[in-house]
Amino acid sequence: MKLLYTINSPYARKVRIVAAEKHIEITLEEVVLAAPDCPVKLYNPLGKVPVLILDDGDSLYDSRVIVEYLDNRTPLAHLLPLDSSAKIKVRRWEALADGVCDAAVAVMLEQRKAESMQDASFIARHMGKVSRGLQVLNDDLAKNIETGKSKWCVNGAFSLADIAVGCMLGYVNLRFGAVVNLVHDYPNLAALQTALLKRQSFIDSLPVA
Ligand SMILES: N[C@@H](CCC(=O)N[C@@H](CS)C(=O)NCC(=O)O)C(=O)O
Repeated sequence: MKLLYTINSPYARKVRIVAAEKHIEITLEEVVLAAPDCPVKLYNPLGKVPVLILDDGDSLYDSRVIVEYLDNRTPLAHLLPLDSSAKIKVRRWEALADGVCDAAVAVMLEQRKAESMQDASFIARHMGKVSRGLQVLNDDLAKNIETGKSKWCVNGAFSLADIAVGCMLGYVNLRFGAVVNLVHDYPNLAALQTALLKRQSFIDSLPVA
């Protein structure tokens, strides 16, 4: 199996971490999306990473499909709970974390335009999604701490929810570290990030400034 990825994609990082946590070997192929010969479009008509190319040549996308596929490949350390109500909770945390990434990516792309071409109301609307998402995730973690359910996002166990939130935090820190102060404004998320950064899978996949 081969994963097409870019080094700072939070969605691809989620997949890399799931594979590492599950001890599944995949070949990593870093791509440059803007390159004319970038292979991603051959495997995903949307032209987005991550894409997992299976040994029979078939391809899987997007990250949510790939992580479920990897999680089901081995019963070792399920990251998506088998119980359906716990699984839905994990998926909701993932949806919100991925949604914050979507908004952060949109802002980053807008800010790469020449200043005269940038739409301030677009940036404000998407930064609103980022800050509301961070606030809700931080508040939901507080509920876990109050009820003694440990530091992890869902039911006191490490899961895909923690991985998705951790990848989102890494991306927000990379792009907006100068304006988003996690420790001050979202202390529960900062504590989760500290716990996650003790795991080798997170250390090995850190975004590169
Ligand atoms: N929902 C998708 C999002 C993937 C995505 O947006 N990837 C970005 C990189 S961070 C990308 O490939 N962008 C290229 C493009 O949109 O053309 C997933 O979870 O895989």
